[in-house]
Amino acid sequence: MSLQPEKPRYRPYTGAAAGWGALRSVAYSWLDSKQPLKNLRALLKTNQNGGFDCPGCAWGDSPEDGAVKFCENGAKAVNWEATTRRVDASFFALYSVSQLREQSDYWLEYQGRLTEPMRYDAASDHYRPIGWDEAYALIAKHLNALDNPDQAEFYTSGRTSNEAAFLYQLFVRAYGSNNFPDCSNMCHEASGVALGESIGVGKGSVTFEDFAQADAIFILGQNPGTNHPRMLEPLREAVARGAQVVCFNPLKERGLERFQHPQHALEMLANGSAPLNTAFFRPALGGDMAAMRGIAKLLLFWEREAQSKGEPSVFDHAFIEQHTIGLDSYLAMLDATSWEDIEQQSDLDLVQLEQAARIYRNAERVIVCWAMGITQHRHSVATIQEITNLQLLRGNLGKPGAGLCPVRGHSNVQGDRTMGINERPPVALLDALENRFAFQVPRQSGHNVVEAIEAMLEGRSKVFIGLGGNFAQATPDSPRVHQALQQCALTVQISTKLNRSHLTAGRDALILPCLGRTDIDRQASGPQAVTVEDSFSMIHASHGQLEPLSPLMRSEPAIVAGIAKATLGMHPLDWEALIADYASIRRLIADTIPGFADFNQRLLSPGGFHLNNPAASRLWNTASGRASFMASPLPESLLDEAVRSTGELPDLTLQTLRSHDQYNTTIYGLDDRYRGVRGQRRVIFVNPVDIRRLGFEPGQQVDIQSLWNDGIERKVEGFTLLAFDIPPGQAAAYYPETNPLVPLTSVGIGSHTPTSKSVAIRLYAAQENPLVAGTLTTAK
Ligand SMILES: Nc1nc2c(c(=O)[nH]1)N[C@H]1C(S)=C(S)[C@@H](COP(=O)(O)OP(=O)(O)OC[C@H]3O[C@@H](n4cnc5c(=O)[nH]c(N)nc54)[C@H](O)[C@@H]3O)O[C@H]1N2
Ligand SMILES: Nc1nc2c(c(=O)[nH]1)N[C@H]1C(S)=C(S)[C@@H](COP(=O)(O)OP(=O)(O)OC[C@H]3O[C@@H](n4cnc5c(=O)[nH]c(N)nc54)[C@H](O)[C@@H]3O)O[C@H]1N2
Ligand SMILES: [Mo]
Repeated sequence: MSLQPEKPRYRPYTGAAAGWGALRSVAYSWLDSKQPLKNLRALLKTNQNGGFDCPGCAWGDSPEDGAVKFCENGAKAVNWEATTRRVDASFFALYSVSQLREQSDYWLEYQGRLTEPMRYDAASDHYRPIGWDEAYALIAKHLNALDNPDQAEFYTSGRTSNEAAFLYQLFVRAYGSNNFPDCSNMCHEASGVALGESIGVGKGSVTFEDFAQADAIFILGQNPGTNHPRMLEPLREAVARGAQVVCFNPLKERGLERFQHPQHALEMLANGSAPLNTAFFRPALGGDMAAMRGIAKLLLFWEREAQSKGEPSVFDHAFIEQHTIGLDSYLAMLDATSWEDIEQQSDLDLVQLEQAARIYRNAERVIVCWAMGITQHRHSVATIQEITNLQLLRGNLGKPGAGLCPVRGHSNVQGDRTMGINERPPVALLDALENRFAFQVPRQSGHNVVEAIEAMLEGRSKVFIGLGGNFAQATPDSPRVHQALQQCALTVQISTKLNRSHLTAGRDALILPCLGRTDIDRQASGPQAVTVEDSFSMIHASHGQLEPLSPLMRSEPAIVAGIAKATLGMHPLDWEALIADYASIRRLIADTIPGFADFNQRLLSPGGFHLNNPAASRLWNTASGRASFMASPLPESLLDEAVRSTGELPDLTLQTLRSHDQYNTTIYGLDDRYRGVRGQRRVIFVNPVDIRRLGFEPGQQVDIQSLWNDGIERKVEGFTLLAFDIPPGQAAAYYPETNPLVPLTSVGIGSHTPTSKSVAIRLYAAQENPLVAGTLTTAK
């Protein structure tokens, strides 16, 4: 296969989502894993009782066994992890770090699984093997040499199990810090903040069963065909039984249009497919708050009309009276927002907004789902609160078939937060830890992702530990993040696969190879299960199925315990004793985390158990004890103040998004099937009218520059212009290649999430046309 980019081929895709294309792609990823038969057996265990939790997305399943519960992209995630290719000592002896840095992200991860602990040797610029105990001792030496514990950063990515996350936060707090930059800071942070204020719990309120009962499902800023393919089935069923599925997305994503079920033989053979939506609206980037406000304003108009005519109410007054506060100021805000602003900011006209509002009003039970198209803007918190306001007006919360559904990303990102991976921990959590473990827990807030990068850049933080993920590539302003990591005294990456974070090493650096979801995790008491929490707050066990590639790989809980013991000795407990049997970690979780009483016993029920969500039972953990209407004005302009202050107008607003062949910074291939792109990732989707307006030709090479007011030049080079069905004024390109354009200080108000879905950009004719890094061929 070719790991090198080619001249991009582009032809609009007209097939349905999933279907034959998905089967072909799964078959390919199977064969490429080098152990197709073993992986097939393992895959059939995906998301089944006694099997493992899919390392793909956080979508939940029905608890019953039986049906095949993996999708194309889940299969890719499994085959990617469960490969026999290995990155071992001989690999690192062959390539220097500088040579590896020349390679693409795709090439790096493709080389296989990390199989032994390695330490960076600056003199030779190679990684060299190191023993586990020596590695732990080195980390302890660095951590214990710091002037204060807040000079270290402890990153978590959302595949980490509950058991590993719980031990990690306990270790870091016993060490003395709350510095927990976390992938959720770049992901659903705004959902947590907004919902926490509005309804008292920062999680979604619906479960899998609610989708079968909803009259309408609104999907905002999400591309489930690629990122949550198992969601297509409930959507298809919803449309089939006559429910409304309403999409708000500037891109007509294929996976929101038609679905061909790869597990329905007849449908596949007849090449039939089913529709996935009943209405589609294409707002401006960041225009959803205005769109939701428009719908709410129409509901208010109809409510007043109904009152004057003595007709039944549009609002759910009983719910509003019993359960909410703040209605009056919210209605005043609706009156104060002009239709002109709503139309201009949403880029939708009154006719479209009325169509959406009628669907909304005619449905008794509405679920609203959203993902990164909503959470990665400057005013994301206010947008999610506007979604919530709308749902409160009609009591669409805490009843079957209705509610709020932030669709999470990483398979355990929600669980990691529940376990206390939180730089601003709730006081109740700290109290519980203090009582249970008898040590003084740090009370000051720690660093989120952006603050961690700033602290490393300024030399205030000197040690970086990453429990999974790819900090160097996932974060904004890549060149500065690379510099931040390289300035550290020590960087430690606990990882399954090689990525750029290993190549932006601190002066001292370690790679610690860990087991993944698919691997059998054997400890003194036998094979261990770990647990995860999905988007619907279901907690269930995951049992690895495949023999690990090397005895030198260790589990995440074991690695965390090893670091903790070397750094803190027996304070506050015997770390290593916990590793013999993870049930003993779960007993500690049961003692300290609300909702986990009898954890080990409840785990035995098929499908696991549901963590109670008070908002789903109309209990509100807010200061007032009620759900709050939150009245914020629309943003003054969708162009950030910082950009406006430069006086330069951007050519376009860019959103950075995922292709069909990637998992975040993990690139599985160079195609984006549903958007019709093959063989390349350095492309930018632009409306043909804009391409001409800006004086370019489709297919031409451009450099992209972003606008910000701090004088730093942010630029990426050699992108091919693709004429695409995208609203005028907008552009889209893949992340992580475009992360150098996202300014570190452009973050969401209240969420600090990088605004990676609205970057003001200018385009220039390319100086040259480098077909991206990559001169080495595949190793071995
Ligand atoms: N296969 C696969 N699965 C994944 C991932 C992956 O990379 N690959 N990543 C996982 C993770 S961590 C996450 S967080 C999720 C991400 O899941 P998504 O949020 O679906 O991911 P993105 O590719 O960022 O897609 C954003 C979508 O929002 C739309 N959008 C962008 N801006 C706006 C806007 O302002 N308004 C509206 N209405 N729409 C907008 C875009 O057109 C696009 O369809 O997926 C998870 N699952
Ligand atoms: N511009 C832009 N930037 C973004 C986004 C965007 O839409 N646009 N999305 C943001 C979002 S939503 C997220 S969640 C972040 C993702 O940020 P991260 O979670 O940091 O990134 P990933 O790419 O998921 O991490 C991939 C690496 O994780 C390691 N890994 C995989 N499985 C395991 C495991 O089981 N255990 C351990 N220890 N390591 C493992 C592998 O070494 C792999 O190379 O990126 C964010 N960055
Ligand atoms: Mo995410």
